[in-house]
Amino acid sequence: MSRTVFLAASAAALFAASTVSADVIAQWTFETSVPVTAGPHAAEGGALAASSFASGFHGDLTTIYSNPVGNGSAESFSSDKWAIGDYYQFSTSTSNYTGITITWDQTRSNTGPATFDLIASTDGFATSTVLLADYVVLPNGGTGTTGAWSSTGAPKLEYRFGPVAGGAGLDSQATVSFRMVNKVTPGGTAGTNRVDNVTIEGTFVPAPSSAALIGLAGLVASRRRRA
Ligand SMILES: [Ca+2]
Ligand SMILES: [Ca+2]
Repeated sequence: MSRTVFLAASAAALFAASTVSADVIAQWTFETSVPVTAGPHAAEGGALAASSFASGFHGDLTTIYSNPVGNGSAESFSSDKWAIGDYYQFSTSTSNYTGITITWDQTRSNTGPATFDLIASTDGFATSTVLLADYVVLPNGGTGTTGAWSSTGAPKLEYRFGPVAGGAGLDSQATVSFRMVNKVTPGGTAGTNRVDNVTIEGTFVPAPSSAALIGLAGLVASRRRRA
């Protein structure tokens, strides 16, 4: 095999390997941020964690943000005083990633809001897409669950949503934001809703310019050997 062919084959193998499985772009466990404010809270993990942040938005500015026990961990991101339209937001870059998905755990107190939409935007919500409409959040430890969220043991999967596919419009964008938006008036202002283990994933694809440079480097190396 000539060197040129070998390098081309290597580049193809590299590309194939990089497209086999999804990578974590950003993940919030809240174990480091331990929220006591609306945010922004940095992502605890993921390839683009440095450009990723979580926030809460409530119309009632006396909303209390807190960090009760997570789903199989010590911390989560919680808030009270929910009104229709209030939301949690998770933003990241998806530069050089395709096939964007989001997965998360969510629960509520008995009087916390139970119905949400998952929406996404790449332009600060000037325009947005509904990815999951009117999804139902189970009460923590209530009917239909295997028990309440706990700091020990594996996450209880009945509280897990996703992976929800974002669609091609979210591929390789400077900023992608997801919101979990409350759709209902809760049983009371003391009612809480919380999230944990929020994970945005995608498949890394080298930019076309990078792939072209790999090919060019191979060609140059081949010609230098012949010279
Ligand atoms: Ca956690
Ligand atoms: Ca805590």
